[in-house]
Amino acid sequence: MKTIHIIDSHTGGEPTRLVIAGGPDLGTGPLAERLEILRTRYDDWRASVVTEPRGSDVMVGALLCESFDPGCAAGVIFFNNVGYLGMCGHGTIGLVASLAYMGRLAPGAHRIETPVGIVEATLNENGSVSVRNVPAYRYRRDVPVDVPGIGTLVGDIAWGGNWFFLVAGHGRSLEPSNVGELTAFTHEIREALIAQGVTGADGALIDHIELFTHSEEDGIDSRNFVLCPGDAYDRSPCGTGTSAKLACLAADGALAPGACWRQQSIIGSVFEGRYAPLERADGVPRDVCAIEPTITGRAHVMAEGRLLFEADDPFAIGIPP
Ligand code: PYC
Repeated sequence: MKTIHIIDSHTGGEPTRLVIAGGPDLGTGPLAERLEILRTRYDDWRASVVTEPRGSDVMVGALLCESFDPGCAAGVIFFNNVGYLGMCGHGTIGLVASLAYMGRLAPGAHRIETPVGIVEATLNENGSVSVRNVPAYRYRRDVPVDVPGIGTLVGDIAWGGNWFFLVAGHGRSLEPSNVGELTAFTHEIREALIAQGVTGADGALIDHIELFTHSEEDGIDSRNFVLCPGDAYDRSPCGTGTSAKLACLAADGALAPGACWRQQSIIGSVFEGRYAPLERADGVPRDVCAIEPTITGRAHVMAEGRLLFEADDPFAIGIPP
């Protein structure tokens, strides 16, 4: 019987399913190349690991790989219920917690290769993990989008390892009791961006929508709601989304380099974010201000086991959408 060895963790409530063994043979090339092989030849494998009945819409998968760069401790490809993620902050924190649980990583800094670049994850003595992410930047400020049935909303487009549309003036209550409305609302925003041809750099699809509100809570700078590509909302404050937010704050001169930004998720979990300015970064347009964000959070391992696939299971590759 086909089996896949997994460790499940959650980071601030957002689950990560780390695949330790049982992934397809993707060769030994750079991670971006291996992601393309996974996408084009083995997409059923992705669905079998994270979608129902073995997974759920909220589950993020992380395929552990040998890195291409010999200076990295590991490589990883992230995926979800509908496709693939460039980087994943909560997933990297979960990956490090799971590798530490297995005795494969000691406290300290470790370079990890992803399809969109190398990040550095530090397992801190208190169990938290700090991820120095790929360079982040705000691509466009105050972009209007006409959302049918809602009206015109204005948001910033920013890269934090994935593409985000960040909206502050949305007039919605960011409370757990409101996630149904928030999911439908942000879904409509994403559809409107696509319909109106609003994209990230080089025509990239903006697949994450992030709503913000000011928080009155002590020590919290902001609360967010993040819609992920497959329409599940992020239970964590979203590592790449917090990186995108830091890029916007830096571009506006609203947060000093090194200062701490405490970003709270819709369910109340918190990431701390800081940034260092970057003079220049590969792949970042010259006319924007690039930053190197670092996100700190905590993951907890939840389960270790094997996914089993009987040869005659009609839902071995998930329940078709
Ligand atoms: O933490 O970067 C993140 C993330 C992306 C999608 C879900 N979580």
